[in-house]
Amino acid sequence: MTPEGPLEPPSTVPVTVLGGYLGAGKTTLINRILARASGERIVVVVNDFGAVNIDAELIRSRDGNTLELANGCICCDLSGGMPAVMSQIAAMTPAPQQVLIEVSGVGDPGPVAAWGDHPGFRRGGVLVCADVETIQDRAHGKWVADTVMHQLHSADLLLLTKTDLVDAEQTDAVGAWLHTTVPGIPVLPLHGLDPAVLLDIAPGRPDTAAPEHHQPHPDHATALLTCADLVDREAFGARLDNLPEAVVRCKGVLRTTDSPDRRTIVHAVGRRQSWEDGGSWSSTDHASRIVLIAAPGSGEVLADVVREWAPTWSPTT
Ligand SMILES: Nc1nc2c(ncn2[C@@H]2O[C@H](COP(=O)(O)OP(=O)(O)O)[C@@H](O)[C@H]2O)c(=O)[nH]1
Ligand SMILES: [Mg+2]
Ligand SMILES: [Zn+2]
Repeated sequence: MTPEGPLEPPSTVPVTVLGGYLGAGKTTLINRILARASGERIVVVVNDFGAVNIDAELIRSRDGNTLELANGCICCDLSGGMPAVMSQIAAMTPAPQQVLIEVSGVGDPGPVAAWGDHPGFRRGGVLVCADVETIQDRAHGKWVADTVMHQLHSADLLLLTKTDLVDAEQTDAVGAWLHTTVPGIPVLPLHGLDPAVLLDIAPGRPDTAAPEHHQPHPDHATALLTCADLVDREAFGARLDNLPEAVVRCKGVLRTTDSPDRRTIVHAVGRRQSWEDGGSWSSTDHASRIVLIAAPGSGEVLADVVREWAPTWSPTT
């Protein structure tokens, strides 16, 4: 018998959903949240599409609480691996204080919010990242306009990313464009925002979480390539520069000639590349691995690239 009286009802764990098109800055935001969360127990669920899940490797989770959902799209395949993932999280002791789901860059974050209705959980906010450099082109582009517009409409809060890469006028212009394009949804620049605030957003859009809201999205072609040789930075940078426009995204972990003992992380989003040190290798397999993602209907373009890059880079499954 305890003197405290009746037990408190068990509290529920908020499920916050993070969406936004390929390369919008979702994983970067998760890493910022994890870096700031001192001692808070946050479980991250990452959903890359296809059999490719490089993102899980890019998340810097100190306690290893990152779960991968690599087979299938979390928004399309509502019965796929997700029930097992939610049960796994529910069984964790001590219980997490927050679940953060990164939806794949082609996925619709709206319906994913409904996982917050799972027993023991509650819905958090749906946050959608909008890359100020590319969002308008994508939303007007021939390939992914519907996917991007649907993602924006699903948000409880829109976060402007990469405002450091453009001038204040462009940030303002994108903000104004969003206000008219998806009216009623608050828009905030991510820079300077305390990430803790983002985990405390009340869900406001029950409509977008309904299964009817889900819009099937076109398939993006992907290629996972590995390279056993050391990679020369300049030569690889030039390869990325020469990619056809339909290859919308590249990300990977490289073993470079100048830093073979450490991982080098490379990203390309549209024409922009970024390179950073990824720390020491964690496994014994130190081969370079990248994923290339092409816009819907561009499978042949991607196949040409794969042929062109062989035999230095070879496709794996
Ligand atoms: N300059 C700048 N780069 C960013 C920002 N957010 C993300 N990036 C870069 O954009 C690329 C894609 O980011 P990532 O978080 O992997 O996007 P995701 O595909 O949405 O998960 C990486 O090279 C990031 O370093 C930002 O606010 N400013
Ligand atoms: Mg990511
Ligand atoms: Zn989907």
